[in-house]
Amino acid sequence: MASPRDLRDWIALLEREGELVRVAAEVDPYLEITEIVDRTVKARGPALLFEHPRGSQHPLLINQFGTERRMCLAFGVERLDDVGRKLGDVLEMQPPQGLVEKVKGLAKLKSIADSRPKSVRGGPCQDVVLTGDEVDLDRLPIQTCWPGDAAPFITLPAVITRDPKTGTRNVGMYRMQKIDRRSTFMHWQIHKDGRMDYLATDARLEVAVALGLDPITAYAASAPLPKHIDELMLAGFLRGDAVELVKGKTVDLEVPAAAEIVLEGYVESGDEGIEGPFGDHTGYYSPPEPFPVFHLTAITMRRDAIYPSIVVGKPPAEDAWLGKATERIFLPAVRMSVPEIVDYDLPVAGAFHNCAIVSIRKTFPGQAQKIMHAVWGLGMLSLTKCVVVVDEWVDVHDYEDVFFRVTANVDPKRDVLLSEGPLDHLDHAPGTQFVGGKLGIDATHKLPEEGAREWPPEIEMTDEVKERVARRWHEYELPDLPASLR
Ligand SMILES: Cc1cc2nc3c(=O)[nH]c(=O)nc-3n(C[C@H](O)[C@H](O)[C@H](O)COP(=O)(O)O)c2cc1C
Ligand SMILES: [Mn+2]
Repeated sequence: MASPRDLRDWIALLEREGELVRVAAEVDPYLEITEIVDRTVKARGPALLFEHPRGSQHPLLINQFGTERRMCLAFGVERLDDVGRKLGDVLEMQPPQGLVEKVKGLAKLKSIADSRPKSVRGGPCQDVVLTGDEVDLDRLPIQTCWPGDAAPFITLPAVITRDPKTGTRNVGMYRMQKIDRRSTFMHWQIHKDGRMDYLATDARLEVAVALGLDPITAYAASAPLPKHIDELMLAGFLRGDAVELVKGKTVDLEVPAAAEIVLEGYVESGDEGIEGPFGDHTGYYSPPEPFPVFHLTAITMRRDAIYPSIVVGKPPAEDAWLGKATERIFLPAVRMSVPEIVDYDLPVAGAFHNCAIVSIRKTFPGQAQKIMHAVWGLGMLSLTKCVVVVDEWVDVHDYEDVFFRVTANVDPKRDVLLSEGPLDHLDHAPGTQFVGGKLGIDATHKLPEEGAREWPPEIEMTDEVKERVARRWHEYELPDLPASLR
């Protein structure tokens, strides 16, 4: 199945699949939309297209990512692991043996070559071009999400910059607090690539912000890629079709031709103001802090442009599924670096960076500690506050089973590792922002070299009896069991 070309194609797909509801009633982007969306997300309800947000001519799309099914629809897969496998196939490429393998290898290489964004002459994102006095953010239905928020925030942007030294493009999703008709803050946190581009300039850094993209390109803006890799390349690879770009009207940056809305402008070194508070994905308000000011020089858009938004807050919120997509898509890359990792889970309730559960194929003493240090040294996973390591036969997504291992297999004196290191920008718990304690819990079986007594066998029924009971279940005249227990 071809992935959606643009936001409208995606909306049409959601509608065909019964995954989108249009709301004709006038609804207020000030708090009211949040409350509707929060209830809808928590009920695993549909994407919502608010056709008449109060005070704006532009419809507002929200909850497009709010369930696993919609996430799979976006990627055109049955399960999110299928997306990971596609990336893993390329990462695991070996020198081909024989002709068939060679042809397959070439197809894979071609899929990478075709992923590079493509420049085109024009695109619908510039059907309407507003410059000078016409640049006015009041046109857009920007949400004030929570009662304590400092102002309205643009919450689902793809922020495009270029490294002033290397010229490499970066695309990141960073919320933007509206300051006035023509400026916002740019909330790029200290570990993020957009921030690096900003710090690398001693003058003006041009910025373009794409709003309203096909779901894969929008997802890619949130993906934790190494700095030197262009997120639009990942988008092209995952879409199976290059992202088309047009030159900005007032900036020397290229922007996705199919975007609904593009904000063009710049930030300047040292030009900062106090951003926040904002009701964040941690479930708390992030406090006011200095961030750079983004000055708009143009707004370009499609005719009847649709404005995309997302509400974060106490988990689970819509961003849970963007995070789960990253967890699944990056598993093969994690395993490339640390091959004994079997699987991992970043619980939504742990806001992703607060906890990682990792299962490993354990073959030597001290290996769980090796894994903890590996996680604390790996890309954005390095911000993980708590790492729980379990054996390969434990399902990391089954929190009941994980809890059983953590309580049963752990001698707190021997198996708990307290360390320290960098923490997420938004973590309010540590006494000092950005750094603090790390907790590692080794819930694997212990080896004699690790100071354990003989490890007892786990209780398991014989296969013969299991099969007999499954076969005879109806004879016992007991109620049917859920599929997982049959
Ligand atoms: C809905 C949503 C909002 C986000 N808001 C921010 C933000 O305000 N600031 C930030 O630094 N990261 C934010 N992130 C996380 C970044 O998008 C993510 O770390 C991404 O990898 C950044 O791109 P980069 O690695 O190129 O810097 C947000 C993610 C999502 C899904
Ligand atoms: Mn990046």
